[in-house]
Amino acid sequence: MYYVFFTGTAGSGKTTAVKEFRDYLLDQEMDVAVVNMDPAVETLPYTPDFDVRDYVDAREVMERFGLGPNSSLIVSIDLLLTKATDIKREVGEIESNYVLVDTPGQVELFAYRDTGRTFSSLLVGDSKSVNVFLMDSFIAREARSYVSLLLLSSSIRFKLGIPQVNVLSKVDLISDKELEKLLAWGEGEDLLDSLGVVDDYSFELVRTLIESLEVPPIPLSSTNREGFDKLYAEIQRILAGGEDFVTEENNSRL
Ligand SMILES: Nc1nc2c(ncn2[C@@H]2O[C@H](COP(=O)(O)OP(=O)(O)OP(=O)(O)O)[C@@H](O)[C@H]2O)c(=O)[nH]1
Ligand SMILES: [Mg+2]
Repeated sequence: MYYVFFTGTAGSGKTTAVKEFRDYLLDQEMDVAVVNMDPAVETLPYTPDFDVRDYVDAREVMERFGLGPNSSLIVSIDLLLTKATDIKREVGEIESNYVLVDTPGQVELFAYRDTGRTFSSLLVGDSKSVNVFLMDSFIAREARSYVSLLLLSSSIRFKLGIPQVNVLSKVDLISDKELEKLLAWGEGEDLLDSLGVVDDYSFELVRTLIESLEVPPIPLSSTNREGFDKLYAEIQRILAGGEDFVTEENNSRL
């Protein structure tokens, strides 16, 4: 059983990608289930096999604790953890090979807080997992935004501690020329030049970031399934390769 998380900033296309990637896997007669981890979403384009909204209602949390929409979501996920036993039992009933997990747009859950990691570990148990991080290509067209998204991606990669694939989402919305530029940046080319004048700190930061890129971000469109074959191949490569959560053994090498 493999868990594939879809994370990314608000509106980066996670829910749409989960729906389309599920349909893509189903078309290839694969066994796939979907988990909705967003307690605040109102409508979904798919029917989830497990839905956190069955356990917590973000709107009710907002009213009960007098919170705003963002903090109510954070508190909702905290509350979910108090129901860990029931959740583990229900998720345990899913028997599909692939479980796609749609996550909320409040990425701080995965980048800074422990709850994102704790909750994802709860779901995954002993199975293997991979995180697909969506970089909205419409935003990433600007060099500084591209770098910021890579930094956010690194934060999540570090915090979650599971293998990660970066994708450039919604590439159908950008021009061929813009895509070409984004692909070059992904290969570490021209990014520093595109940033223009930067201070020494930023220069070193970007250089290190480029060096640490394992695989260039994969261009993806949920509108025409561009990049789906590539994404699937990369997920397979990672899952079959045996990379997974940081274990006691490899942690001691850090
Ligand atoms: N053109 C185009 N639009 C897309 C694509 N993927 C998503 N969208 C649109 O982008 C908007 C946001 O998509 P969602 O899938 O809801 O994004 P999300 O990341 O789940 O959003 P939150 O859960 O609110 O953070 C919707 O209007 C989608 O139709 C894509 O590949 N191409
Ligand atoms: Mg969504």
